[in-house]
Amino acid sequence: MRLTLASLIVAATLSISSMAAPLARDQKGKAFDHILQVWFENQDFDVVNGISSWTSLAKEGILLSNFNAITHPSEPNYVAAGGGSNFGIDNDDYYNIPANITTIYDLLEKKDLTWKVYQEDMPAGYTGYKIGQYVRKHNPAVIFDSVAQNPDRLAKIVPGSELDDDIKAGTLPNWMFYTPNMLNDAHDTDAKYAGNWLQGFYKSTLSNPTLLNNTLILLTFDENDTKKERNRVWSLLLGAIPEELKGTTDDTYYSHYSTLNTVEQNFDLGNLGRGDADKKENNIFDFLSKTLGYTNTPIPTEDIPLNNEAIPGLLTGKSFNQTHPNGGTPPAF
Ligand SMILES: *[C@@H]1O[C@H](CO)[C@@H](O)[C@H](O)[C@H]1NC(C)=O
Ligand SMILES: *[C@@H]1O[C@H](CO)[C@@H](O)[C@H](O)[C@H]1NC(C)=O
Ligand SMILES: *[C@@H]1O[C@H](CO)[C@@H](O)[C@H](O)[C@H]1NC(C)=O
Ligand SMILES: CC(=O)N[C@H]1CO[C@H](CO)[C@@H](O)[C@@H]1O
Repeated sequence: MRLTLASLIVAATLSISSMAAPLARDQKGKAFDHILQVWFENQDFDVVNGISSWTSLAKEGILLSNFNAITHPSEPNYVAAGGGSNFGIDNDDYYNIPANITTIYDLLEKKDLTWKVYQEDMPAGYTGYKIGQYVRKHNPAVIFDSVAQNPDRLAKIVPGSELDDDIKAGTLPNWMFYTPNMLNDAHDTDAKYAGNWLQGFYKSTLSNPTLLNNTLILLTFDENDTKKERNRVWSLLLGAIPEELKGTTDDTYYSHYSTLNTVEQNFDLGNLGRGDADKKENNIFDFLSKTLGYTNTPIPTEDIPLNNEAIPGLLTGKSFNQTHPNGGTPPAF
């Protein structure tokens, strides 16, 4: 590398500014330092919006009335939350996404940002398909071999109970994802059951001032239940939102890629070049657009996609189940 005078001046300026007095908070993001997503399962917007255990929380947050999943069933949506694509996955089988595929975890680590995936009822280090009420298909990280085959990264997928420990210890990661078990997320129950669980989780965990302070919280669902209609899911932003927006509704078109792009813009991460970079699917949470200097794309009602179809890609026909029609033991690592 040839050092020019200009680059030496830039380097000198950078090292002076890094010696400057620390910021009031341990500022990492332009608008927020932490984000926590909590994903529920398979409920239609109108069903959830008719149950008071859900709607009573809306006064604490911004209701997103036009947030959409990307496809069906569960697994491709969780994979999209970590990788910006479903990679052709169109079922809930046992998949391994090749280790050369980039993820949000790569982008975060490149900027020295921390992440953790909290999975209720999952034993630490487990990479299997199902144990108790935990399932691999609802885990946005373990399906990527770049995570599961790397012990340091695998250790960032932790039992759900560690969220309370991290709140108490003040060790909240920058990027957090929480999956309730198959009962509490409504998968094997219903929206009413999950709403009751959420009330308890809100009291015990989400309402903690240390968490709420500077953590953007997104409650959402992996997908809608009625597959011939639009794949709209009930979603609510809580935590680090302006006081005056609490109790309001935002009807901007969003998808699961919006959450990725919001994180990428907030932390200056660049992007994965997939759905997170697709202007038709990647609008960021609108209340942040001014702070982040980002212009969202208006999506007219008639252009809103159904997001119900299987999307082919790299892993079409490549699941363990599809390649081992007679069964056997999937790779455990
Ligand atoms: C990653 O590896 C797979 C095979 O394991 C290959 O098909 C694919 O093209 C590679 N993708 C990239 C982005 O390198
Ligand atoms: C929240 O953040 C503010 C600003 O950094 C700080 O002064 C306050 O003590 C924090 N409160 C809690 C409960 O962490
Ligand atoms: C796919 O394979 C896993 C691991 O063997 C198994 O537990 C699961 O039931 C299979 N799923 C389907 C849809 O056959
Ligand atoms: C837009 C939306 O919520 N999509 C559909 C989800 O399913 C229900 C039916 O139960 C439809 O009413 C919604 O239109």
